[in-house]
Amino acid sequence: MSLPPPIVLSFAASDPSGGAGVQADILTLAGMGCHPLTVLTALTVQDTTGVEDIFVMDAEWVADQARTVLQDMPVQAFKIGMLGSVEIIAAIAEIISDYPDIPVVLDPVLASGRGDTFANEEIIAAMREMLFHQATIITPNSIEARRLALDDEDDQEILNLKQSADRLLQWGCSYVLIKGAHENTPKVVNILYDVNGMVRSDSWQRLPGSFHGSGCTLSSAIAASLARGMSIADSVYEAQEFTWLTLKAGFRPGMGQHIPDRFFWAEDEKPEEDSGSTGG
Ligand code: PXL
Repeated sequence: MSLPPPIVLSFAASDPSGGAGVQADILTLAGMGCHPLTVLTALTVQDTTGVEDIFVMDAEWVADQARTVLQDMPVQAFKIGMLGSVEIIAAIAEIISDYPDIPVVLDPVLASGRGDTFANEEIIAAMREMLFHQATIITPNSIEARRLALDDEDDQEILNLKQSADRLLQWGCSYVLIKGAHENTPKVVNILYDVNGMVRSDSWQRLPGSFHGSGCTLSSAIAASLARGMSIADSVYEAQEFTWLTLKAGFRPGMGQHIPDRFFWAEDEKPEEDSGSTGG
């Protein structure tokens, strides 16, 4: 019998289209050689064109799923995606606080890439208060970063990305990776910050098409790399490269968005050497 691969526990919602959510996490973690444990926070009804409905789990069910597998197996990283309710956030916050040495990747999902809303102000406040200080890294896109950084009272303010990162770091997470796909720049520029400022910046060629599940892929890939024992900065680079290649190999199975191919490397044809990165 062989030794188990690194194990990553993902808290996420089901996306029946297989593009985002827990399905994205499973494919990514498996594609990067990890064993995925999955704790469902919600079910969605959606296809590649949009979300039709969401059923949020009872917080006790979330806690029971997690406690059961955590008592059975050692976990090397946590990944947190769509949360569903304040009660679920409280349950997850309490559980992960029992494992302070396990890195936590928090993807603060506020909406799908197509704009379907997944979080209200109460959920945002609960995430900030209960989860940010336990997160090793949070991975907002630039829109989420600005929204998460602003309180209700100062929503007239417009923050630049560095200011947004500084505010988010003040809530207690160790690192913030702000994803730049929504910014009006020729390349996609993703910047990693810690309290001392910018840690690394990576630029990636923009790919044609609109993708469903790129954020879940990236955050899971960071968790997989951390679970393998890599540093934060190296994990962030490795995960971006993996994600860019999944997008490059992406496919359009339905009438809506493209889906990343998390098993691009298992194709017969070798992927091209060019990684698409121009930053460092
Ligand atoms: O990409 C964020 C996300 C997370 N979880 C689920 C989703 C999405 C985006 O559509 O559907 C279930």
